[in-house]
Amino acid sequence: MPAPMIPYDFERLDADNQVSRANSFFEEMDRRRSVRFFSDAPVPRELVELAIRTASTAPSGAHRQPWRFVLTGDPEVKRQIRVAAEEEERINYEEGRLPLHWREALEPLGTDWRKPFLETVPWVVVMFEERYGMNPDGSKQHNFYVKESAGIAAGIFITALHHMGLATLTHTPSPMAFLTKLLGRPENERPFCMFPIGYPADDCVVPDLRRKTLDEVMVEVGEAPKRRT
Ligand code: IYR
Repeated sequence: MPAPMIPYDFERLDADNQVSRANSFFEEMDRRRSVRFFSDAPVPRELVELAIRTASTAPSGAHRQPWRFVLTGDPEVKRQIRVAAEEEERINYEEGRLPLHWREALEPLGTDWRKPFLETVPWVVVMFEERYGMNPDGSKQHNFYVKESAGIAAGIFITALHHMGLATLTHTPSPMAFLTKLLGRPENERPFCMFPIGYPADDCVVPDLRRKTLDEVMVEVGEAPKRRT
């Protein structure tokens, strides 16, 4: 049955306002960096909850919202996550599980198997994708475009955290399956990515990387729409 249709509460901005908002949002987002050196300064839980609520506004296939944000601020849980993540990463980096081309690609980032930030930060959020839903009668409900939906929600989550003055890292210890058991998640959920959340350390550094220019990421095809005068 179709859902009832309601008027869209849309705020139409005037053109000048649109450009200045677009510019300041771009500048704000262009200052965002992935952080690997965090402070242990506390972060109110309310802020992380707001970031999760914001992420959960993401569009999703058939509006199934196939994501779960598992939050922990518990030192023992964070320690267990760190130990297990470091063990996987030690195999990646030290025992040659990372193929050479991958190791070369990571070189500019200066990463290694050590993940102390998983214990330093006040909060760790592990995002799970919901591979399928569970009906009340126990049968499975198909979810659609799960990776795309979760990816969009993750992007909005990162944006929300940055906008509220917090730092994070899109962290994917590989393989991530250990998180399902460690965090007691059901069979229909699969770890998608992990976000240590906090403030950057006072002496935080980031690699001096450059973002692709508009010309490198945009291609226009055909004629632009006519301007109405
Ligand atoms: N998961 C590893 C390796 C790693 C992979 C990519 I792709 C990165 O952009 C960064 C790191 C790690 O966390 O070190």
